[in-house]
This record gives sequence, C-alpha cells and structure tokens, in this order.
Amino acid sequence: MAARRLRRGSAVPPAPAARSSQRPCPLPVWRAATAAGRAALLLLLLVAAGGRAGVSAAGGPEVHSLRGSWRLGNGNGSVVLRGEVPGCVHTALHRAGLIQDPYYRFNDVTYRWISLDNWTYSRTFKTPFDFRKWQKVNLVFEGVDTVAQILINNVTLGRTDNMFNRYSFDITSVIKEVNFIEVCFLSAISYAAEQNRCHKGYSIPPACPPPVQKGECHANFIRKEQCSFSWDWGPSFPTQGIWKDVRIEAYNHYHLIYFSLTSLFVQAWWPNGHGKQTGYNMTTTFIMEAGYQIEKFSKAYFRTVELIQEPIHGSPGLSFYFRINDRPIFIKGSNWIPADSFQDRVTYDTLWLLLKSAADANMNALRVWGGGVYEQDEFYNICDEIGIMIWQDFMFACALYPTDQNYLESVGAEVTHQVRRLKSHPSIILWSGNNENEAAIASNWFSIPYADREIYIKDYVMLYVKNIREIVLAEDKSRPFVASSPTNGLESVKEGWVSQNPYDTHYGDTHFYDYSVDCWNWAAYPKTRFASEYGFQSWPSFSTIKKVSSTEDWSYTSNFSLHRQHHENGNDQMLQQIGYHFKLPQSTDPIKKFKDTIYLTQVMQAQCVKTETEFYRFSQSEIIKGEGHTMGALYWQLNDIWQAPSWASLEYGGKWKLLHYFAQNFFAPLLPVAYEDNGVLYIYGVSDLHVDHKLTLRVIVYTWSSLEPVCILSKGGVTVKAQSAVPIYKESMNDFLERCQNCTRKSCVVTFCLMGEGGLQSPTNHHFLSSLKDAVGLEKTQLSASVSQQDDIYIFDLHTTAIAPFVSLDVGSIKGRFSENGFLMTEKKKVVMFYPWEPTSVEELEESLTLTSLVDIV
Ligand code: BMA
Repeated sequence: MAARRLRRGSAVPPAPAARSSQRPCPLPVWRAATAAGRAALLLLLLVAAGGRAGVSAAGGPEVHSLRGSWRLGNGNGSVVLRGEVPGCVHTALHRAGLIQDPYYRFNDVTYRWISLDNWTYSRTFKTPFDFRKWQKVNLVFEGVDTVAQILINNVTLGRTDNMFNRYSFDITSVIKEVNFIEVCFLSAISYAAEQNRCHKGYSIPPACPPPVQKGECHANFIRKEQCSFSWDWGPSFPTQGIWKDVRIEAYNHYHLIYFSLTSLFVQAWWPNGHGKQTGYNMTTTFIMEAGYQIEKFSKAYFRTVELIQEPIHGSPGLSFYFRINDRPIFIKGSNWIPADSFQDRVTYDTLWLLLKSAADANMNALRVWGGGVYEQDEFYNICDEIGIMIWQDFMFACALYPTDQNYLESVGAEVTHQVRRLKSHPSIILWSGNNENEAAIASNWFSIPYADREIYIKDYVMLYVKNIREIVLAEDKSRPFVASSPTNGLESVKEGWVSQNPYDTHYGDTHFYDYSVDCWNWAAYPKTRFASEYGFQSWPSFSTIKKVSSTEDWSYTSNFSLHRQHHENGNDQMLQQIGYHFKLPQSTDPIKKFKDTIYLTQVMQAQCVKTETEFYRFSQSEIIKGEGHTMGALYWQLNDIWQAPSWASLEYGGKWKLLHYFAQNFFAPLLPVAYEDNGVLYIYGVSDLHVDHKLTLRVIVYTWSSLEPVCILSKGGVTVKAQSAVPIYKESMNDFLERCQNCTRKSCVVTFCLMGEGGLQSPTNHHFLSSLKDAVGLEKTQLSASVSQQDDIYIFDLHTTAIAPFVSLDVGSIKGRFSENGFLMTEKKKVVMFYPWEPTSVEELEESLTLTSLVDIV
C-alpha cells in the first residue's frame, strides 16, 4: 500500500486549542456514597452531551465491544490472517504459525519486513441495538498503534497518529445495521522517515540509533513507544495494531468520559513499608433529567505528596526529597520499562508478578521511564494496592523533539488524556517531562553547533514547559511536576529550564553510569540528592537464554551473544568489571564456561549495585564537603523486555536475578552497611522505621578457610534513629585485623547484622576485605540440598562443607522465587524457601536444581 495522505482525526480529549469546539455542559446533580463519610474529595467529571435533542432513555449508555477476531492483511494482499484485537500484527502472525517466536535468535532482524509493510485490520459487525433510538453513537479506540486511517462503511472517519491518545469518532450518521470497519495502518518506520523529511529548516537529532542496536530511525518523529525502534536493552519491533480496547458507545444527553477523585485526607494511603494502603470503595451516582442516571464505582485513596526543594544547612544547593502525608520518605526502587515488545502479551499476571517482586524486594517506588508507554490501568491499580509509588515520566526519551503545531496538538491531547486517566492513582507521586532530554542539550550529546543551541532550547521549553507543564498544572495540582530527569529542579528553572549541568549533585536528581570504575569503590559514586538511575549489566540465566537460542549460540562470544547485546562493548565491560575482583572462567567445556560467565555477570552486577545503593542509603543523613542528604535510590532497571543482557534485576518472564535477591537485602527497612575510608572501617545503621530503636550490632569475622568464626563482637545499646543513617561502629582497619587473631585482608571476611527487641532483625550483611580472586584459604566445597514440601512452599535444606561465597540456587524454568539467594554461606546448614508461582513438585525441583558457588567457577 502506498503511503497515503491522511486527515488528522480528533483525539479525545481534544488538545487545548480545540477545546472550544466542545459544548459547555451543565453539571449534573451528583450524589456520592462512600464508606469514608468525612472524605474530602475533589471530583473531576468530563461529560459529553448528545448532539440531537428529543430522545430520552433511562439507564446507561449502550456499549458494544469490537474486541475479538478481525481480518488482517498486508499491503499487497499476499498475507491474510485472523488478528486478535487488542493485539498487533507480530503476535497475530506468530499465533497463526506464519512466523516463529519473534524473540527467537536473530528474528528481530529477520522479521523487519513486518514493520515495513502497511497492514489493515477489518471486520463486519452487526449493531446489536436500535441505533436510531440514540442521540449519539461513537466509535471509541482506547489505543491505536499508531498511524492509521479509520473507515466505517467506506466513509473515512479520520486518522490516528499517536498511540498514547484515546480516539473517539462520531459515527451517528454513518452507522447501519450491518457495518464494515477498516483500520488501515501505515508503517511507523515510513511515517517517521516522512515526518523527518518534512521537517524543514533544522534537523531533530538523533537521526538513527547506534548500529549495535539494530534499530530504526527517527523514533522522535512519531508519538509511539520510543524503545520500539530499539534501545540499548531492547529489540526493534515497531508494531502496528489496535493495542487497546475498541467499542461502539451510544448515549443520550450525557456520557461520562473521565471520572477522577483527588484526595485530601482521612485514613491515609501509605507507600510499601510505611503503613497500610487504605482505600475506600465508592459509588457515585449522577442523576440527570428524564431519569437518566450514571453510576460509577471507584476506589478512593487519601494521601498527600510534596517534593521538597529547600536550602540545607551546610550545603550549597537545595534538597530534593518526597514528603508523603507529611513524612519524608527515602525512595527505594528501580526503573520500569515495557514488559514486552508486544503489549498485548502483557497480562494482569505479568504485571502482578513483576510489581509484587518489586514490593517483595522492599521497594517502595518505581519510575515509569519515558521511552516506553504510559502503562495500562491494571499496572497503576496494582501499585495502589501494594504501595509502590510511581515517578511517571511523559513518553519522551534521549532525543530532541519537534514542536510544529500538529505535533504539539497531538502531544497536548495525549498529555490531557493521560493525566485525566491516571490522576486518581495515589501511587503516582510525580509527573516528569522526559528522560534525559535536558541533559542531552546541556551536555550536547548530538554535537549541535553552539550557534544553533538556542533553537533547541526554545523547542525544549515550548514542548515541556509551555505545553506539557501547562496542561499538567491545569489538570492536576495534586502532585509535583519536574521537566526532566535528571534535572536540577528549581535550579534548572532558574537557568531557563536547561541548566548548565543537570547532573549537579547539589540539586535535583542524577543518573550515573561508569562501567570502567571499580564498582566496589563507593568513592566513585556521586553523593547526589537523589539517584534516579544507575546500574550495571548482567546476562539472564541460562534457562532464560536457552528458550530463544540453539546449541551453537551457547558461548559468550557467539554471534548470538553479540547480537543480543545492544549496548556498545557491553559484554566486554562486564568481563572487565568481573576481572577486577574475580577470576574469569577458564573451563575447556564451552557450555560450562558460558554458564560460569553468566553466573559471574550476575554476581558482579549484584555486588556492584549493592555497593552503590548502600552508598546512597548511608548518605541520607549527612552533609560531607557540601554533598549528601541523598533521599532516593532507583537503580536501572527493574525488568526486561526480552531475553538479553541488560541492567535488569528481573529477567524476561519474571525470574529473579541475583541482583533482585540482593535488592531485598540492600533495601531492607533496617540495614547495617560497612565501608572503609582512609584505613578506617565504618558501620552505619540505616533505618526506614518510624521509631528510634536500641539495637545490638553483631560483627562476626571468618577466615575463608573455616566455618568457625575467628572473632565475634557484640555491641549493645546502639541507637539507630528513625528514618536515618547513623555511624554505629568505627575502628582502624589495622586494629580490627590485629584484634581478630591476625586476620589479613586476604584471609578474612566480615559479616554483621543488627538485632533488636521483639524479633527485630536486619539481614546479615558482608564486607569483603580484598578482591575474591586474591582471597586466601577458600576451599572447594561440597554443596548439597534436600527438598521437601510444606503446604504451598518448598523447603531447601542446604549443606556446605566450607565457606561458600555467592551461593546460587537455580531451578531452571520452574517459575517461582527463593526466600534468599546469592548469599555468603558461613554456616554448615541453611534453610531456604522456594515460593512457586505455578504448580511444581519435590521431584521436579530436585531434578532441575543447580547449586553453584564462587568456588565452582574454574
Ligand atoms: C539511561 C536510561 C536508558 C538506558 C540506560 C542504560 O540513560 O534512561 O535510556 O537504557 O540509561 O544505558
């Protein structure tokens, strides 16, 4: 199909400029019945009025879903199949057996033709009601991906060009008893290229992603999931399809489009780890003329959020932290990317598993990153339910963007729609304009000549400040807005929204990546106010990789391993980082060598992110040389979009990497952290608890060669203040080693934990005194496990004959998670639980179990 000129359709809600075309509606009488009698609520209602007068009917609107099986054909008609709606072309082709799993081996490149073609979805449907009795009939798309012409009964209704918009077309005059509907897509790649060509005057970089990503160009010219054109952790699958609900709605007089509640206060909603996620079921009834009535069921939550940017004593700059219900909260968590290249595969269960895993790892927040999608309602419902706060980016990332009128109108409608759709969720605590676009201009990522800089700054301010910010402030005053991440916050505003150095540690948030530093060295990290991105890569486990590869791919240097790595030099960087502290695998058995390398990448990643996160947590209460008061740690990234090396702690499919098990500990509400500075060993007590605690610090030192401690220290009466990080132990390293039976750095390892009354206990933490490749005395160990079942849980009784660092339990593809993993085993016996996510058995678990520790790597 040749590229056609399409007429722009009307998105709902209209962009601000188009608002005047909407008839002002008298507010209906409404009555709110709520469990919280004293609830103070602000309601936002958006109602549309029926166009023709006269016909009145009691009851709600007629809704007829057009979900289900559609006819799907490509541009020249050579491929015809059935396609599910909601869905996309790739999943339809796969389901029909016309293509393999798109994630298998090199298929991302092999199947590029799918996205280059122009596909059409069509179907006939009977109108299941007497449409003549209704004043207004609309065809509503909750999401169209992306550029399409919509026709009904051969009449063009309009076009779509923004996957983040909701589109509604008035079909009152064209609907019949039997109808034929067509959604004719244009390739997103061709459209983006065409938009770029049409943009005269100056270029909008970046033109194309780096070749290592094997992606498509000009993603910034289309309002579509930016990472669908490829990313440094993801494949290029620029999908086409009706990706959300589609339906016919008929109504008289009034029709409820958006309904949101903005809470003030009663029983509050709290983030995970800080209290309950109290919510109230609420029924609101709108009673209108002629007995017409609309009933809406919803959940109301109450919480306040403030982003505090104020001077800090002894430090230049401003603070940057969140206060929830008047309580300052240290933000702990990660960054969320789309859970699949094909959104129709992201089910409630997928979301639940990933989000619950975040909460189970003691996270209280996630950032929905700006290169993906505004997530589905279920995502935010779950976050509300389990107390995961959301830093919500608008969908712009790592690029500059155009600001011509059409583009701004489309974005305006998008932002209005998304804010109205999402603002009721207490989990969302911040709107953020984009990912790294302030930094892209400030650090001149795209080598823009100095003389042209102002054009791009003007565009930046136009898009994020004069448009997006204005709309957000008009639609939702209940939560803060920042223009970018990272940003210097108020300081960026002062500097004209693009500050000289958006990574300034004295202001706002920072992103920090350095793969060549020794990640065990905390001094390499910025003492920032808020770390919203940082991380290191690892490979997903062998069982995950196996599903999308074949035998010849199973080596670290295979074409496949290079192909899946989308970050320049990523595989080498991991080996370099591993090499600082571990011996690299040398096995002559290629598969063992591959598995050992995978294991080490995960060990390295876990240890690196642990060190960095602990640094941010222990920096929360101090100002040192003008820096500190760090109040957030969101590592990059929580989840994976496919099976490939990445910064994720959860593999595609939900399996926990060692990092995720480490996160459970390094985000624990009560945690002792050790670090060395100038030959002195410090232990800090870090607490997110709401009250001060008198605790006992227990430090146990082992030689690598024995399961018997060489030195035990118990320090009682240690006060760890509520929500703070305080030094609780300090000793010169020389004294410490001497006191512990002449330990040397190479021969000993330190473990420590905090204990309090009523069973209060921190996880046991460890501090290495040398690189493990230099450790003296580590012995080959016999690790064994016996498995038994207790109700729905499986018990792994572990046994070791010697100290075993980084013990990993892996049950392959059996879905579930362990209570802990990747630990330093210093006792002969240990009990680890396995929580299955689907039915399994003792036999199956025993058969699949692989036990690995560092000493097994040869
Ligand atoms: C940050 C993110 C992503 C990227 C990650 C790792 O810049 O915003 O764009 O995937 O780093 O490189």
